Amino acid sequence: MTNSCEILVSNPVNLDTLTSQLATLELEASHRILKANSAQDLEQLRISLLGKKGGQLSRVLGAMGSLPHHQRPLMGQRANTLKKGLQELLSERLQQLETKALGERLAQEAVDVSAPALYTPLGHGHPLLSSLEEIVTIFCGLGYQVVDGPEIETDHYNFSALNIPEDHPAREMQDTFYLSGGNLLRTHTSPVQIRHLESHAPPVQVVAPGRVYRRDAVDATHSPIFHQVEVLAVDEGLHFGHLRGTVIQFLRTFFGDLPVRFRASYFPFTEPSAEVDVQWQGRWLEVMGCGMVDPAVLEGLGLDPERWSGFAAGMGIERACMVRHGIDDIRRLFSSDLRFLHQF
Ligand code: 2NL
Repeated sequence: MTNSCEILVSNPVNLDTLTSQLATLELEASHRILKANSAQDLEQLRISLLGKKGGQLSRVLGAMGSLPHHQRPLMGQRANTLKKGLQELLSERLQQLETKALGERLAQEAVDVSAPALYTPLGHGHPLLSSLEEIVTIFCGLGYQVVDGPEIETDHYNFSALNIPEDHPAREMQDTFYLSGGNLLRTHTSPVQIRHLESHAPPVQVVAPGRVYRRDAVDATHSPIFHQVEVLAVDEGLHFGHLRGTVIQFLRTFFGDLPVRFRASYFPFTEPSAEVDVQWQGRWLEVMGCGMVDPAVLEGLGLDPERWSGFAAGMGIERACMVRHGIDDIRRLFSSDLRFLHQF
């Protein structure tokens, strides 16, 4: 810091010279205080102006000793007034600088809440897989265990073990993909449950999701590859009421509280059998098939139908997903069109 405002105290002094020195000090000190640009500058300035030892005001006051006694109180008063004035000016300027610094910091740290967000796209599940997972999760909540098995099956597990006779139309070449060597692509996930029953004694509660194959031409409601979930329970004393309660509980959870109806139907592997519809916007939509496991199926597995009974149900996931989301064409689920898929 320069001493540009240092005041030479002349000797001998009188009231007039001291008064004019105080005035000069006031003028120059005020000017420098207002020009100070940091708290440190201000502190140095305070020391050089008001410091007890060597401060400029102290030096003026020191010279007061040369004044006649009666003039000292007046001079002392003036010096004190100046001291107070400078102290006030220093603290005002300090506050100004602090306010300015705070403003600058706030401006620097400000968050523009209206700024556009960075594009961070989040992926999500395919609606078909989401439906499959939801269905499986609902049955898990009901105590079912997830099982899976091969997609390439034998005639035995896919048909014979399910009481599907040799001459049943489902076995026809035009309905099933047969592989060289006599195997076939499974047409439902029932063989997974047959395999499970071979190695697990009842009571059994299983859910078998998976990909299945049928020789269908592609149209709005058919695809040669699609997905199915089947459920199977085998225990003592199971009856149609258990089946009905399980199906209704599932449908309520998956579709919401829609009207449900059971229609008598036929499957070779269940007796009695039913197809289940839910009502949506005045229309009945078929969503699953079910029934009590045919005694012939249990017998084929070495289970006494007089002791054990079972119920089973199966549904196409594409169909369930389409009903659930109001999708009108199965091909949309396989098209990988993101404009479509992003809606779910
Ligand atoms: C449908 C109907 C159904 C079954 C599947 C089944 C499995 C075993 C024994 C007896 Cl191991 N039944 N499964 C029963 C009734 C219907 O599916 O519409 N599926 C898409």
